Amino acid sequence: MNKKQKLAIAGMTCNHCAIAVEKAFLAVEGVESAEVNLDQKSALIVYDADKVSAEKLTAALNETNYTASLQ
Ligand SMILES: [Cu+2]
Repeated sequence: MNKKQKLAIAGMTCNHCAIAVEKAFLAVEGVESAEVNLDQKSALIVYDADKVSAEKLTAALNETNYTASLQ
């Protein structure tokens, strides 16, 4: 079942950051789409709840230069 999760993203300063964050989320198995908003410093993730959890999404991003937290 697909779920939607909004995450707060810290560490983004420009469009390249937003793209890097988007790619990091899309690389996680079970992620269907990732919509990153640089101005709002947030990301809207649609994911398959059978494959991945919101906690795993934040953990995956926290391995990069950016930080995600549940909103
Ligand atoms: Cu940047």
